[in-house]
Amino acid sequence: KERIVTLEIDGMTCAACVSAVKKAVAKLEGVSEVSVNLATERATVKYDPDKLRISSIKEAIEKAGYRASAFT
Ligand code: 9UX
Repeated sequence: KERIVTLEIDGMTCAACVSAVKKAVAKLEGVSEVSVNLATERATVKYDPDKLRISSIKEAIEKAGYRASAFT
């Protein structure tokens, strides 16, 4: 099972921020693909909804030091 969610991220200002967000999300169980765009301030995540909730993706990004909200 796979779903794609886009999250709006606040607080990314440089390329290292992008890496930090990517890394934080990629390590979550159930995530198969992450792309982060600095210009649009968005992350697109492909994940298995049986293994992971969107709120957990949000939490991981916020734990890394950024604000995140999912488009629904
Ligand atoms: Mo760049 Mo981002 O120096 O938290 S890593 S601003």
